[in-house]
Amino acid sequence: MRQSHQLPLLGLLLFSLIPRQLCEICEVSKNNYTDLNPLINTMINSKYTKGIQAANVLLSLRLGGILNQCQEQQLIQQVKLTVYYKASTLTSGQLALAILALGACKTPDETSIRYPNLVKNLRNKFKAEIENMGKHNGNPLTNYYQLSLDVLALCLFRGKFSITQVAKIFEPENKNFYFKGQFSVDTGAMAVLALTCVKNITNGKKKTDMENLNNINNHIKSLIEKILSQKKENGLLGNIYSTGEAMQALFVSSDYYNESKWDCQQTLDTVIMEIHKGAFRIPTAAAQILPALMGKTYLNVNKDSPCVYGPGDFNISTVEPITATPPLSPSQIQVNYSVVIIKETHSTTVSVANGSVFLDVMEAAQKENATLFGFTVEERSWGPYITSVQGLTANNNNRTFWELLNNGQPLDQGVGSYIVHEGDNLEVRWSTY
Ligand code: CBY
Repeated sequence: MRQSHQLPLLGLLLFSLIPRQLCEICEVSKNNYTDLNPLINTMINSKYTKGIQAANVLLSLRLGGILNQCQEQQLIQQVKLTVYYKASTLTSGQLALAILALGACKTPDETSIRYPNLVKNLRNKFKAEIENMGKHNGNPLTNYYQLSLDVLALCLFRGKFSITQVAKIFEPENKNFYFKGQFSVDTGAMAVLALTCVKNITNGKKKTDMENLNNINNHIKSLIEKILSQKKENGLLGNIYSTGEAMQALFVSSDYYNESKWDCQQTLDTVIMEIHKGAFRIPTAAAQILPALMGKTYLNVNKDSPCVYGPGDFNISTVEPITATPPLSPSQIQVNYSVVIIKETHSTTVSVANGSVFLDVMEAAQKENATLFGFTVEERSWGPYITSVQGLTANNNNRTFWELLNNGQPLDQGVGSYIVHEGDNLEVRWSTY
């Protein structure tokens, strides 16, 4: 055989000897992109994408390379308006999300767009989180999901932070990774992404850096184990709403677990089935699942997406987003509702239209008796969040919140999305997490 013929063969041989790509990613194939349409429609056509929700949506659609220029500009505008007019009232994680979303692309000269003032502001908000932990028994102003977003944004957009401090805060046994004794997969996944970014920018030349790297590696390993221990029989990681971010965490850390420990395809199949059942009707829910399905992670933010997209692989129809299934009949249903504060319970039975959500029940009860059933509610990225009942207000400094339950079981949806059924025993319970 002549040498010129041997070369390609040699190349092929060498190629086959290279270990398989470290980063194991399974994703929806281009032929099946129509499976993703319900998510994209929910995000793009939603009239309900309010304020900072737009950051979640922009980040997700940019990572997926789905927006045309006009749609992109509109979302950017919305995020910028929220950031500039509400900067002081934004929580640290909301600002971090905005920075990730606004910076989520590369200009033709290969630099990413950065917002140094926003990053500086984030640094201050992150500091305030840590200070609060010092004053209030280790409880941050918000939570570790947001602290992870903070570190991720600071790390990707060259903000200053102490690696030693990060290695110390994100110790996997820290109580902030748990709610009511249960490991929070959402939180753990976001922390893995943040720690992986920090690991990637740290070179282990100095002794302290070596120590930090060693700690961070151990944290990632342990967090990944905890995420995998929450794998359900159908492949979901935690629940349906944490699975997307858990997949991202697993994508970036495939050298921390054995391939046999996770069947990515099974997880993907279950998620696709849930998309068709309408599990992702909230723009934030759709935004958090999409990147993983397209094989992307938040670490890709300023890596490979161009700032201006041409027509992509998507034909976005202007079909309305899937809305809650309309009631089968306009009939009324009866549900039981209780407010529980330690040993004191106040119950009532209310009648609401078939297809109503938890919040409708609370409103009906409040109308009946404002002293016993009065409450306040706040709009968050996942929809309405109950902040107080009977004047008793949830407080992060002492880890209190109003827990939602049905038949004694905690719900995995908020008051704006859980559709109630005849005979439900709904409860809001004063709890600590
Ligand atoms: N995002 C955040 O700051 C939220 C982080 C998060 C881990 C989040 C889940 C995960 C995510 N992907 O966004 C989170 N929830 C937290 C931190 C909290 C706590 C909030 C207080 C704090 N310290 O910041 C707390 C109190 C433990 C909590 N969640 C309570 C609740 C209940 C809300 C009840 C109410 N008062 O209105 C509820 C309904 C659980 C219950 N049975 O009481 C709840 N959370 C749920 C169901 C959820 C999921 C929402 C799913 C859905 N379809 O609506 C969730 C995705 C989320 C939002 N919580 Co919390 C978790 C899940 O099921 N996978 C950052 C910001 C920038 O957006």
